Amino acid sequence: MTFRSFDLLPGALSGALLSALLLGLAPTAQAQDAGPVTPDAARANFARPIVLAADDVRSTPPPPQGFDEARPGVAPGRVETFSYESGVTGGRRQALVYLPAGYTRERRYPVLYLLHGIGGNQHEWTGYVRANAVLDNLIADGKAVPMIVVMPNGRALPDDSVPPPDRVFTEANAAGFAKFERDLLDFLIPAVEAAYPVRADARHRALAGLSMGGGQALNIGLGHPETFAWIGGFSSAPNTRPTAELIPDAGALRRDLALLYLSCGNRDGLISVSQRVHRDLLRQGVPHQWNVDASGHDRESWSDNLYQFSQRLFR
Ligand code: FER
Repeated sequence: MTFRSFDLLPGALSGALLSALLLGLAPTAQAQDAGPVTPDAARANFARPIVLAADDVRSTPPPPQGFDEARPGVAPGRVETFSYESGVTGGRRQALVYLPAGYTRERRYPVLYLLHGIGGNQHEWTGYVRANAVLDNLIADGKAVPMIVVMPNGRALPDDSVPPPDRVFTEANAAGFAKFERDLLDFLIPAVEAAYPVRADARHRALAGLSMGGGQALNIGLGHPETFAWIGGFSSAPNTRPTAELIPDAGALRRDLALLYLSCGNRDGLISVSQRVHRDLLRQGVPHQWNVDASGHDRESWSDNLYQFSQRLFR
């Protein structure tokens, strides 16, 4: 299920508790991807039947034991708080920034923008998925290019705190994730590029996310190949736009993207969202990597797919 408790959120409901809460709700008709965001619709979406096609299989080697745990002898990167002024929310917003081991202002780094899920915030990737351990290990082994990773709060609202459990699957919360597009493009990216020694072109900018953040990464990234050449959608949620809007210019994607990576677990009720995108991309001849792992809607899938995706970046 979709709920995670973070180090900074001791009061958050456990995944099991929240699943029970959602499953207890009265059943409704099958929700549409673009339908209203309600707890009932979310429950129905997570309960969609999973129908696997012949090509819905793993396309990556499984990660080695311990890949997402701090390893003795590996120099850790530094995770710091970055704040920026946003014309979307009308206030200061905070993001976490991962600086790789050996970080120096004498070099210029590529940047990965990494987006969280509907019940998370900027701490989800480090606190729940252990993204920093995954990257520390890959960079130490020379399997990933040293990069800066920016983990924003993707809920672009004046109050962007994690809502209480009964207000996670609401139109108001989901609206913040849609508003984030302008926050990212017009305010966060320029602020990051002014503050850090980064390479500020599409070939050195990646955008990826999990679930609600996967939908955001696909929505924003596929609409802006001039800004992001590397795009990853992990277990993307029903906020993923319908195809005609999601792929406005297949020719531009074919020409400009360096990598489009789609993944989902074969036990995740939201897999039909990613299957639909995969098949539409095939139909339109847009190259992409499709990776179906054996996970559900959970951190195992996200740490594994971050491990796969980040190795392929900026080469
Ligand atoms: C939904 C089911 C799940 C939905 C969003 C999600 C917008 C997001 C889940 C997550 O981010 O983990 O129906 O509607």
